[in-house]
Amino acid sequence: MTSFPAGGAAGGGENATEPLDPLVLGPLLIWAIRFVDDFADDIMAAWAERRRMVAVVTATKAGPTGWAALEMTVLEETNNHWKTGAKQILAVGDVDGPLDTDDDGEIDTPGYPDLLVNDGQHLWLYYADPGGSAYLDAFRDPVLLAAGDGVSTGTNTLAKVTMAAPSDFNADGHADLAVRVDNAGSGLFLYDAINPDASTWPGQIDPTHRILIANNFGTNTVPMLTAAPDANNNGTFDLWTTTPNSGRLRFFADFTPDGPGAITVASEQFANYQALG
Ligand SMILES: [Ca+2]
Ligand SMILES: [Ca+2]
Ligand SMILES: [Ca+2]
Ligand SMILES: [Ca+2]
Repeated sequence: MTSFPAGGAAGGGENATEPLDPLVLGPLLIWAIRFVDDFADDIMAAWAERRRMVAVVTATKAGPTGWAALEMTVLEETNNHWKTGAKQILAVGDVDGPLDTDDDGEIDTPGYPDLLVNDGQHLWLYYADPGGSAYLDAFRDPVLLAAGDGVSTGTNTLAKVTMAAPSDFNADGHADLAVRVDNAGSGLFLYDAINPDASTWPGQIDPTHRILIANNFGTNTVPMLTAAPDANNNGTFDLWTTTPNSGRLRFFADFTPDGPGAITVASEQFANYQALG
């Protein structure tokens, strides 16, 4: 090809615009034809799929079905420590963050809340994925925080404890853990160091970092308990508890190392509940 049709310069007999070089025009035509002949089906299908997805999103409101679909899982099956059942799974707060890496008082690495899984014999810490995936081992593998009776007292095992999330009870910037032993007469204990990476910390939950914060939290007085963790939003952690042989739900406000503050009746409608959380 050595000549091109005349362009817009009427009567001049010459192209007003310099024609494209055949070395450019040839590949340009080839790819233009490929988009029509080879890619058009995919492009049209992708456009139809986009319109379908937008329509679904527009027509679908959030609800229990959608929330249930966001199932937390693991990439490696060996990291699934709840597959044979779990005594308790607890959103404990952010154990490894947020971080002020240069110690200037400003947070540099935002926090992502983590999960504890008690399978009855082991207590595992699963780190949230900062990337936002539902894979609990995407960021790092779960870490064993305790085994056997490491969180309990005496000869009790992890199968006989109830955990609650008190947030940062001792205000040191790290999430803490409240534990009640599931027998009559147990106290309520607080573990003030559960981050296995903390510089002052040996790696597992340790009775030397446990304090008694309230008496009479055994199953005979408090069948079930859970933490909000700060339902009245004043910076100190609170607990909700059931009462034996009644539908009474009590609210224990504002725990300090000396125990709870005001105790109030929140409801009489909690008979026959199997779990609080
Ligand atoms: Ca900083
Ligand atoms: Ca975290
Ligand atoms: Ca703390
Ligand atoms: Ca409170």
